[in-house]
Amino acid sequence: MTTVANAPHVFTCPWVESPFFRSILRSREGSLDVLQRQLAEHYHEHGYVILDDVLDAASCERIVADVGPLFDPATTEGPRSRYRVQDAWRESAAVARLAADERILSTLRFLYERGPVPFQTLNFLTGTQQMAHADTLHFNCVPSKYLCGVWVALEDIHPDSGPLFYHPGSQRLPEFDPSDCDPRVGSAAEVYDQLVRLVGESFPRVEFTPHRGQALIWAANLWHGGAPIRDAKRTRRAQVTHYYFEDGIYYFPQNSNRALGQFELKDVVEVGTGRHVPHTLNGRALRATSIGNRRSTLSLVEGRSTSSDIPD
Ligand SMILES: O=C(O)CCC(=O)C(=O)O
Ligand SMILES: [Fe+2]
Repeated sequence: MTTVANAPHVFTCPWVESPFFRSILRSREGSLDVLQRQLAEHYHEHGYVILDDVLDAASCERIVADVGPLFDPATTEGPRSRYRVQDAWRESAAVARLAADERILSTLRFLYERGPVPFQTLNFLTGTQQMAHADTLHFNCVPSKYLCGVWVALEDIHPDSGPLFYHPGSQRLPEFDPSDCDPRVGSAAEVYDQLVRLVGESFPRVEFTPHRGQALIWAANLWHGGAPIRDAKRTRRAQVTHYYFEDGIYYFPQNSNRALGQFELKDVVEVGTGRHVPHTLNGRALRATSIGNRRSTLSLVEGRSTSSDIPD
């Protein structure tokens, strides 16, 4: 039998998201320095942390120059529009370097204790004015919470440019999963509208107006969005990288049903290396069987079933 290294860490989730975070922290008292402790406590309490000076001015300018020609002024929609470019890392080594920045990666290893996998970059020219959401609605994973975003300012961000906003503490809400909705209460879309309203009413709202080179790391379920643009002439240049962590199942929740074991799996391609990351159940190999409509069911390739060996 293997022994669990940190006894109080009983749930399979990042330790900074555990409901027993305080007792885990106590058990690690001697092994953390002051800054690590502050970082972990802040992430646990508020669902985000800010890192200063992640990127120097020359690297910011390199990214801005590389990405400039990739915006498509002819469209406001889609992966490459007049204000947003998805996966510019395929063309720009500087974009890929930021996604794999060692200071970001080592911070993520500390917070998540699994290998971080950057899987998507987004470069913005202006504000997005996106309504409040948690990224878990767009992509999610099993076990839950092994997902985060990192927002890096490529210029000083002005309050009138439509900055990123977030709702500290909202990461502790249950995740919204459309397939959990009770149709007798309302459609998933109706329930979701109510949730957006409640989150807005119930949590403080903070706007992020960083200096060039500052970064914000936010937890999978932290609600955030883009504030209204008050000055249309202002740019808001930034790079977001989304990260999964090794040993999970990665899927699109809007076409999946966890209770029924049906997933639209996401092909996770690691930024920079192009590696396809396998889906595993905490490291155990899985076989996917297509059931149509882009969905699959999953089974273990070998070994014991998933049934519990906990005595009745
Ligand atoms: O930058 C923004 O306005 C929002 C970005 C966002 O929601 C994301 O990248 O997940
Ligand atoms: Fe988002």
